[in-house]
Amino acid sequence: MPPTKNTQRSLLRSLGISIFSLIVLSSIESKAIDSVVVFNEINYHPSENNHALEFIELYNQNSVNVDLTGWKLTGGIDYSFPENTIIEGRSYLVIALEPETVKEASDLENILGPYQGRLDNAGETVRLRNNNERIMDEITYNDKYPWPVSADGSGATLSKLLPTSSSSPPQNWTSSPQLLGTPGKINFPDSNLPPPTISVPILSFDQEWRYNESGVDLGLGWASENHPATENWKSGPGVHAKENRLEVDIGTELIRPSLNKPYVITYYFERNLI
Ligand SMILES: [Ca+2]
Ligand SMILES: [Ca+2]
Repeated sequence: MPPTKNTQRSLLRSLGISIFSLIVLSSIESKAIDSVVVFNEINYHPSENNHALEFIELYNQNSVNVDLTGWKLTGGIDYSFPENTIIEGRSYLVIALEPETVKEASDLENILGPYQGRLDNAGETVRLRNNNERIMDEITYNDKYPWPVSADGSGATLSKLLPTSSSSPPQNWTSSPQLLGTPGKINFPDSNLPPPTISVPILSFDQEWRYNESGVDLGLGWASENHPATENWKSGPGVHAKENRLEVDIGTELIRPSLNKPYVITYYFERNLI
C-alpha cells in the first residue's frame, strides 16, 4: 500500500534510509499476498527413472478455498489449470505427468494433468502463476547439496518439512520416508520434528527492485497486479534514494521531487521475494 501523503512528505525530507524502510514494508506485504498456494512435494526423479510417476503437490496455506482457474505451472513444465479448479483451504492438489499411473500407484483419486515436459532429474525451476501471470510461488530444486540428495532417484519424493514454510530455501525440504511419497496428503503426519531453524537473509542492499516514481496514484490495488517494465516501471538495484550523505552506496538515484512534474507524492517499490 502506498504511504499517505503526510507520510510521504516526511519520508522525502528524511534520509534515504527511511526510503529503504519503505522498501522493506512493501516487500513484506508483497510476500503476504503471494504465498497462499505453494509447492509442497515434488517427485522429480522416481525410482528406475520411471517418469510416469512424476508429480507435483501444491498446498493451500490459507484457510479459505482458492480458485485456480487460469493459473499455470511454468518453467521446467507447462500446465494450465482448467476452469473451476478449486484447492480447498489447508488442502493439497496433485498434478502429474501421467495422472492415471499415479492414481494406480497411490490411493488418490483426484489428480490433475498431464503437464507438458518433464521435471529435470538434475534440478530446475518451476513456477506457479496466477491468472494475471504473477508468480505466486517458485522453487529451484536441485539433486545436489544443500538440497536433499536422497530424493534423487531413490523413489522417495522431495518433501517439504512444514507445509506452512516457504519453498525457496533448501533447508525447508527433505526426502519422504516412503516410496512415491504422500501425494495429496500431509508429508509428515506423525513427525515430532521440531520446527527447523532456518536463517535466510531476506534482503541485501543491492538487490534489484522494480520501482515507479511517476507520481501517478496507482490506487489501493496496485500490488495485486504484475508490472512489466514500462516507461513508468523501471528497475534498478538498491539502495534507492535521493540523498548524498548515506553510509551505503546508492544503487539507484531517484528523481528529486521538487524537480519532477508532476510533483512526486508517492514512490512504489516492488520485488518478488519468493
Ligand atoms: Ca524426471
Ligand atoms: Ca504430500
